[in-house]
Amino acid sequence: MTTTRMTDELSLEIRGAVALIRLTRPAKRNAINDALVLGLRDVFENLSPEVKAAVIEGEGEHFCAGLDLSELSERDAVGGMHHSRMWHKALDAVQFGPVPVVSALHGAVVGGGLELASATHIRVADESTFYALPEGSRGIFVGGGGSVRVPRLVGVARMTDMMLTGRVYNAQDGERAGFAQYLVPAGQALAKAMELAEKIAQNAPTTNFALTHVLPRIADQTADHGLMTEALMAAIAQSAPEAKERVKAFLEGRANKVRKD
Ligand code: 1HE
Repeated sequence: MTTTRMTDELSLEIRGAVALIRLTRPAKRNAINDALVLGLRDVFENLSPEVKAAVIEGEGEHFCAGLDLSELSERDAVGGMHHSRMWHKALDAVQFGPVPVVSALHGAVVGGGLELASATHIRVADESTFYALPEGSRGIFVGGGGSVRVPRLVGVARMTDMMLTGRVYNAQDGERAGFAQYLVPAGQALAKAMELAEKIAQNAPTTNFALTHVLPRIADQTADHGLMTEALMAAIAQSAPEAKERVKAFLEGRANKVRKD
């Protein structure tokens, strides 16, 4: 286990083929200041090739309290747009970076923290997790991609309700609504996220690319264009030597069968 990079805002630890990125501002509930958002972008743009999957977690009692409100000072409209676009670039680097990303959630997953979690590919929440978009009550709007990504997880109606009324979803209701795909006992989100990331790291790279870069684009396309993109991706995946070897291994009885838990 090596911690390869550490700033005041985050750390990067390489555990085999998995990069563990930790938000390290627990005294500020991991509120995301400019240095942290730029740090996230930097980490995901510069992951070394041996890394095949990543996990994001937050140090302390909460995953992330969202935008660091102390930096929301005297920005004018143009400054605000550039700030939002900075978040978009950073969270695009998470979603469309080199590897699938699993977030390990606990405590507050609110505002920009929910926007960050929404940019990851799999969310694992423990029972202490709660989700909210307090931007509504602060008189502001989401700016880190939340209006695009959150409705894709839980629908426009839920996001509208959260922002208009300040509604908070607890861990159980949040999992049912679609914020998280896994719900685990308190304190176990990181272990489960690491377990999933280690499994993901063993997939064929083409499969991981198809799921992280191509599937979300297909979901945004018309059905006709989506089917065409699917056919192209399917042909590329099937023609890769690794796919041929994996299929051969199954046919020769050397690969796992699908089993229910
Ligand atoms: C912060 C922030 C923050 C905490 N910016 N400093 N997000 C919010 O509106 C959520 C605001 N935070 C909270 O509702 C609560 O802090 C929590 C539910 C997350 C945690 O509660 P708790 O009781 O554990 O901690 P605390 O005592 O409220 O906070 C500890 C310290 O962190 C305290 O500072 P201190 O100097 O008094 O110790 C808090 O002020 C500080 N802190 N959250 C700055 N967010 C790209 S656009 C995205 C737009 C948004 O994300 S808006 C939503 C912002």
